Parts: sequence; structure tokens; C-alpha cells
Amino acid sequence: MIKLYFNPQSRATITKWMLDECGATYELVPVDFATREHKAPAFLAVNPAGKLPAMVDGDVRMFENAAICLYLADKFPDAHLAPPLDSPERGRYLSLMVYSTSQLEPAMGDALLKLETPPSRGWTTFDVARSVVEQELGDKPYLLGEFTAADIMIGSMFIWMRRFGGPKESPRLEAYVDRLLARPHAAAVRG
Ligand SMILES: N[C@@H](CCC(=O)N[C@@H](CS)C(=O)NCC(=O)O)C(=O)O
Repeated sequence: MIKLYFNPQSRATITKWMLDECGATYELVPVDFATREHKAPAFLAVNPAGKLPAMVDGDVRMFENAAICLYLADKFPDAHLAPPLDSPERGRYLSLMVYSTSQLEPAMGDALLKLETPPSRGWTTFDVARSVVEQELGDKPYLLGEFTAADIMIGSMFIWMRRFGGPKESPRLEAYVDRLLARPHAAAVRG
């Protein structure tokens, strides 16, 4: 059975949302930050970076949310959480999955911590990242039209931005966040 190393106060809630949308059967393995269980050898053997989430599926060992969500979307094709391999939307889907973690998330961190984002960093300001997402969303209900793992990765950032007291977003983004929060399995990231 899939094992998700989990703490409810962590990004592992994103993986939990994904697993629930997949209809997967899985076991939550609690990881206690207070006792630094995530830096103990037993956990470092699963994720040498000492961070949540981490996931084990038989012989498969994984860390990093984007990688885990990409893996799960392909493992559970009946959940239709990724465009098929031969779909022209596949490229945009992969780009958005990577964008969520390489650009949007660090930009959001800078914005919340009120840090400058110099152009020499590998990511942009949150203002730029937000407008990229808004453009990719367009008038569609979800980034790819239908709900996919990209909405879990990108939507979680906007859900958290709202939760952590970020500025009000445009009506289009606010409606997107409301739509995501209305999904029963989003409970994991709702806090
Ligand atoms: N890019 C990683 C980020 C993982 C991450 O930073 N996890 C945090 C929890 S939200 C963590 O484990 N922090 C504990 C630490 O670094 O000591 C992912 O998305 O999987």
C-alpha cells in the first residue's frame, strides 16, 4: 500500500489532496516535527532532504510534491488528473506542474515574507507569477479546462495565500480558489 509520510501542518497536505482525488488507498505515516523525526535516519532514508512530503509505493520512493503528483496522476489514469501522453495539452500541463514549484511557490514565499525578488533569482515576483497563472487560467474553470493535478499544485498556493492573509486577488482568481475549495478532497489543504 502507498505510504504518505505526513504532518497536517505541512505541504504533505497537497499530496493527501492528490491521493484523495485519485481515489487511492494509502496509509498516513505521521512525522512529528517537534521531535525532529524528519531529520532522523529512518526518515532521511526515505527523503534525504529531510522534508515532507515523502511517499513510498512498493519499491518506488519519492519526494517533492510536483514529482509525486505527476507520478500519481499517471498511476491512476481513471481519475483523469493529467492530459493523456499524446494530448497537445500535455506540454502545458507539465510546464504548469514545474512552474508551481520552481516559480510560483518561491515567489509566494518572498511575497509573504516581504522579501525582494532580485532578477538574478530563478523565479519572478509574485505579481508576475500571479499574472502568468491568471493568463493560463483564462476564462476556463480550471487551468486545463478540466480539473487536473496542475490545479492541485497551483491552486494550493493560492488557497494558502488567502489563508495566510495575502491580498485579495482578482475576481477571476478568487472564483478559482472558491471553486477549488468547494471540492470535498481539498479539505486537506484548507487547514
Ligand atoms: N519543494 C518541496 C518543499 C518541501 C518542504 O519544504 N516541506 C516542509 C514542510 S511544508 C518541511 O518539511 N520542512 C521541515 C524542514 O525543512 O525542517 C515540496 O514541495 O515537496
